Amino acid sequence: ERMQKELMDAISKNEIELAYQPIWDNRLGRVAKLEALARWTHREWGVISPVEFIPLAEQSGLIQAMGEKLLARACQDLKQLQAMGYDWLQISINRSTLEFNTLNPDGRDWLDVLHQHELAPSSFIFEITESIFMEGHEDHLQRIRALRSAGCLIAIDDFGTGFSALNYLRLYPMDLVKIDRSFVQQIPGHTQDRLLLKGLIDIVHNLGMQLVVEGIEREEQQAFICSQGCAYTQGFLFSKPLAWADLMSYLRHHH
Ligand code: G
Ligand code: G
Ligand code: MN
Ligand code: NA
Repeated sequence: ERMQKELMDAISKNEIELAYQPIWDNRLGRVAKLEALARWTHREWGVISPVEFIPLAEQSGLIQAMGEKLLARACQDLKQLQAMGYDWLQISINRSTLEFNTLNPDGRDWLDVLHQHELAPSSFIFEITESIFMEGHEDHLQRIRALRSAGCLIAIDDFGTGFSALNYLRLYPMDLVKIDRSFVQQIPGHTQDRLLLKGLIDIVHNLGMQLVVEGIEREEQQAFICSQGCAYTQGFLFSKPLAWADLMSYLRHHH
C-alpha cells in the first residue's frame, strides 16, 4: 500500500521516466525507431522494474493516467528529436492489455495527446501483446481500426510466445510484428530455431507487415537475420535502453 501511494506520487510529479532503445534499420544503416520503456527510480528503493510497477498501476487504476503522461512525454521528446533533424524517427510505445482494453473505442484519449503536440500519428507505434485478444472484448478490433485509420501504427509485441499467435495475424490488421527474443537466443547454431525464424520472417513479409527481431545480442545473430532479409533489429548488440543524454550521444555517433 505504501508502494501504491509512492507510485501515485511519482506519476503526478512526472518522476516516471522514459528510456529509449534504438531499433536499427538494416537497409539504411541507421536508427529507424526508438522503443520507449518506462523507468522508475525511487529515492529510497532505487530502480523499480516496470514488471513490478505496471501491474501495480493496473491494480490501483493508475495505468491510464500514467500511460497518457508517458505518451505526452514521448511527444515532447519526439518534438525535440525532430527539431534536431532526426525527423524520420518513430517512437514505439508499450501498452499493457488493460490499458489498451480500457481506451475509448475511437482511440480519442491517445490521439488527442498526439494532436495537442501537433505530431503526425504516423510517427507513433503502439506495441500490444497477444494477450489483448484473450479477454473476449469486442472493442479491440474497433480500437485497432481507429488508431490505424488516424495514421498510427500497431505492433504485436513478444510475437510467438502467446497462444495461437498465427490466428491473430489472420484476424487483426497490424502494421508490425516484433518477434520475441526467445526465437533468436540459440541462433544460428540451433537448426530448428533457425528454420522457425526463417519461416516467420517470410510469413510476416509476405503478409506485407514490417518485422522487428528483438533480443539481438551477438554479431552472428545479426548476420543470420540480415541474410534472411529482415529490415529491423533491436537488442543489446546495438544498445540497451538509453536515458536521454546517452540517447543523444548514441544518435550523434550512429548516423
Ligand atoms: O524495459 P524492461 O525490460 O524493463 O521492460 C519490462 C516490461 O515492461 C516489458 O514487457 C515492457 O513491454 C514493459 N513496459 C516497459 N515500459 C512500459 C510502459 O511504458 N507501458 C507499459 N504498459 N509497459 C511497459
Ligand atoms: O516485452 P518487451 O519486448 O517490451 O520488453 C522489452 C525489454 O527487453 C526491455 O526492458 C529491454 O531491456 C529488454 N531487452 C532489450 N534488448 C534485449 C536484449 O538484447 N536481450 C535481453 N535479454 N533483453 C533485452
Ligand atoms: Mn516492447
Ligand atoms: Na517484445
